[in-house]
Amino acid sequence: MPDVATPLMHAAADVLRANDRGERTVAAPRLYPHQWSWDAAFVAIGWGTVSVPRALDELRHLLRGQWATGMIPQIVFSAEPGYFPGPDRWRTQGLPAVPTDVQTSGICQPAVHSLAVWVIGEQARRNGGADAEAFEAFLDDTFEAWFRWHAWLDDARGSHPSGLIEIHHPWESGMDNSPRWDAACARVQVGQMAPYVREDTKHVADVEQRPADADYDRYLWLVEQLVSVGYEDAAAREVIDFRVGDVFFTATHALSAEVLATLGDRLGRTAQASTLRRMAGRARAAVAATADPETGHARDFDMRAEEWLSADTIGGFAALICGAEPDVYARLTSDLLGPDWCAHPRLANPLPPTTSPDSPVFVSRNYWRGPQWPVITWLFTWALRHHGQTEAADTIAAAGRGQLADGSFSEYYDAVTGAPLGSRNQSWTAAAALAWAA
Ligand code: 9YW
Repeated sequence: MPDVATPLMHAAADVLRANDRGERTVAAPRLYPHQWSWDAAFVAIGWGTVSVPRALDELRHLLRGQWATGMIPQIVFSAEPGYFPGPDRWRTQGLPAVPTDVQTSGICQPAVHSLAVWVIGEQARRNGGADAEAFEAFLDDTFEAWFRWHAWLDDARGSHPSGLIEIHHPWESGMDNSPRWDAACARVQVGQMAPYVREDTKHVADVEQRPADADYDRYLWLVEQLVSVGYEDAAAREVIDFRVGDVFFTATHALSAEVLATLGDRLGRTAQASTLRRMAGRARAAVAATADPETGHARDFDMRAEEWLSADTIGGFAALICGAEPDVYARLTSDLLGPDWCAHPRLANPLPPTTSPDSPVFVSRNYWRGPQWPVITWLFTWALRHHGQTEAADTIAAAGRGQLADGSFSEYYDAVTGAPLGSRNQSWTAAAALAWAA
């Protein structure tokens, strides 16, 4: 931590310590007692401000779950109870690509990991000494694993002519019940499957803050479809009812592949670096090509129905993550800060809501259908700064820190009332507080 750490930073570091299970951090103390993929990346960034070696352990632990295909799974399970669906529902164990010493789910999440490696590397360089050495050794050991992750995305999930990375489950987007997926989910025909009992609604009493039961039926049915083909990539593309080009996922892949390429060059792995740059370029072009002709905002693409998905959500700003032509980037930045989004008069805090408050499906307190998620806010501020929009990044970061001053480190916040929602002491929210202060 910096020499002048604030009380908020101390409190955030305490959250990570309380959620620490040695080499991994639970995503939330009770609601999510395992290691989630994109949470682990953000959490590692948070750890990096406290202890670089601990940050590297977090990523190493996540990589224990990497499949032989290169996929980094959405969840690396622990033995802690309290979460559904667990390993018995995913049924990945024993499949040829799946590691034998840890249990994992069978899908993935947005590819923010190489971004985390980059950010931690910058922290390690600033610290110098043992931290810098530990980072260099880590990078040398794990570069190949991150490379294989992006190569798998490019190959197994990037084969559609649009160049978009396709997802096979709303959970893969990380934005589970976002209106982005309403139309595609409506086309999922739920078939016969074993009954189940949700655990999440036992931890979050107000069901209005969580996805609906009908959403969960679809989520579980899609798992059945993947199980039916043994999670084999080509077959999954054929059988899955939910096959969507995810513009936000594509943007994270582009950004991460780009920064990994820079690290690759430093390691002297120039051939892999240029492969990564090619992948990043293709993904960035795919994101640019989704722009709605009227609004200029990015759109997802339903590969089953062959239709654009034009929900008015934070996904529309995907190009701010991966970069775009300067005029496009500047316009999107001003839209994000403008009266339809961050400066919308209904918002309690001038921060990006997950769905436009003017959208008919906006719900200020329901999960990905309106609330503000501090970790997503942090990602935008990092990307805006990276792509040269420093003033916008500073403005949003100041409001983001202000939102966290309540000290609850909540999973998400009601966009209209500002009330903290979901889990308290959520690891990636604490990580965002630390990352802003670093
Ligand atoms: C679930 C852990 C995860 C996040 C997801 C978020 C939620 C619920 O919690 O998923 O059961 O996986 O939507 O982005 O990684 O914090």
